[in-house]
Amino acid sequence: MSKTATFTRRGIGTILAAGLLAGGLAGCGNSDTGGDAGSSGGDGKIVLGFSQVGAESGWRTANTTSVKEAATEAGIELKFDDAQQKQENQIKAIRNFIQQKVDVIAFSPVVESGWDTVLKEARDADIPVILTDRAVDSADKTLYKTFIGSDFVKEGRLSGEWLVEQTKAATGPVNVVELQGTTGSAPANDRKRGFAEAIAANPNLKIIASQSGDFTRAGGKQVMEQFLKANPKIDVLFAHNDDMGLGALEAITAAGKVPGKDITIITIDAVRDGMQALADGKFNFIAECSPLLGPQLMDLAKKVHAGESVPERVETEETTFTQEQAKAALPSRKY
Ligand code: GYE
Repeated sequence: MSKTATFTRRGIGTILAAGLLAGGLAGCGNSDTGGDAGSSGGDGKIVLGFSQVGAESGWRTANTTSVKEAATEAGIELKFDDAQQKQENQIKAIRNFIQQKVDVIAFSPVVESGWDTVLKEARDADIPVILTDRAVDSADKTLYKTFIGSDFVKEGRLSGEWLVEQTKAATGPVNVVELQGTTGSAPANDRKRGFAEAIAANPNLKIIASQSGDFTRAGGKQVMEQFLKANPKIDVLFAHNDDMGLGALEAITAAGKVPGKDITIITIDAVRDGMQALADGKFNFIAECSPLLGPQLMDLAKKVHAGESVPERVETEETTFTQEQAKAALPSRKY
């Protein structure tokens, strides 16, 4: 590989926030709350309809567990629906929740656009809506009460800034390939933007290919295979989540290259398998995205149900990890 591909291993120690979400570790009860239709709050419990994106990644699985456990802990009756990464399924689920007259609706919108009609239906039915994890691009902010989730632009920017620091001594072009998340989703749009803005600081850094791997391992592997076939010199992979990065590892190894050395790998999420790859030297940097939104979501659900005012935006606290930091953090990693 060219000299430009060999970056220093020195971490920049970008710990931006010291802890995990304060309430994030709460809720160790059983999580047998999903799915069933039933009485709508007959026993006085708040009924929360939650439409989940799917089960596309380790992040999503941890997020689902967090929501289910936190509902049990908070004494909230959860109606849980898995949309299998399809917007039409989410719209159907939200309409079902409206019909069942749930007290609060929360959902993690698979893509940003196309929600106004169904959100108006919820508003007309007087059911407050909470966005979790991903945003919508509706101009009318009265369509939902609050949005809890990460700053995805920042995650992309932190990833890009780390790369700029690592490559500041590079004298020639550094070729970057990008595995994007689900097309049209907030995290894919925002992480792409934040990363591109940050790497503009070093004109040697060039994104030579960028395509969606749909946030899945299979997608990451398949698209990385294509990237490797089409581009003889790839120095860096930026994957919008750990799972696509993990899928790409297989493609990189099969192509006879050493991940983490021949190709520097940056991902986002910091789920256990991603952290393991980082500690093992196969990944080089991860910007964390916390899936532990459950406890805060339940607090917000109680508040909006009680008619209390809530902040328009609740941002999740996050950090970043180098290889050394991943080794230190792994033993106590909860997901
Ligand atoms: O990064 C990815 C998941 O919306 C933040 O969705 C979430 C993203 C997460 O599939 O792994």
